[in-house]
Amino acid sequence: MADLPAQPYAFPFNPAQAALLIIDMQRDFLEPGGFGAALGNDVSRLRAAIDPTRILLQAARNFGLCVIHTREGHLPDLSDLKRAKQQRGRFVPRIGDAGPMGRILIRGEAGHAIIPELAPLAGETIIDKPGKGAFYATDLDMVLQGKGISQLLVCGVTTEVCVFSTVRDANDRGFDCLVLRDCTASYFPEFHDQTLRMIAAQDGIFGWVGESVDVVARMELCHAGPARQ
Ligand code: C5J
Repeated sequence: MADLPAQPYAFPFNPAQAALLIIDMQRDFLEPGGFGAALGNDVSRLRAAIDPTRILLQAARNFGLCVIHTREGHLPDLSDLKRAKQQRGRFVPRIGDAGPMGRILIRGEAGHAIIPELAPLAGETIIDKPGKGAFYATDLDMVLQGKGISQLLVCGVTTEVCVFSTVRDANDRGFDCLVLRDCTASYFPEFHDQTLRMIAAQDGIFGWVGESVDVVARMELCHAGPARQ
């Protein structure tokens, strides 16, 4: 399949070796009453990424592209929560405390769920992660190796935190990342812009930055994609 328009130059899209990686599109980050709001953020700033990601996700499903979702959160007994993460900051409610969507950032609670617009289908891989990067203390690398994946189309929130942590690590592990500008978002628009600039700078020091419309159009051009999942 032909290259996709991207910065700093065309991305050599190979769907047979690519996965759509959707990072932490959880109620705890995107809805009032969750972790993002507890930190004092305007969670409405993340909503712009929902619709483009929903359209891209549908196109990926139609095409048969590998789809992987991640969720940031902790075990109910907090045994996977580092002291530094637990104690950092002065906000309340804190991780593990009760909030309007259940205990903040705890697996199984309502706030931990992926937003309904992007809810995973049966058979799609979900990676639960205790850190910001999606490779830290997870099986993600093993899952990707097992599926023969070498390219990641990256969506999710927030651009400069979990998305960037994951892309940096993916880059070191040998994956080619295409980060979708319109499918990522931050509570701080300037951090979103600067992070994407950093990824594509120096001729793609961490990877490529593109637009979902180009990926969707390319997948729709193909009648039959690789059967995955
Ligand atoms: C944050 C994330 N921002 N998913 N998590 O704490 O970016």
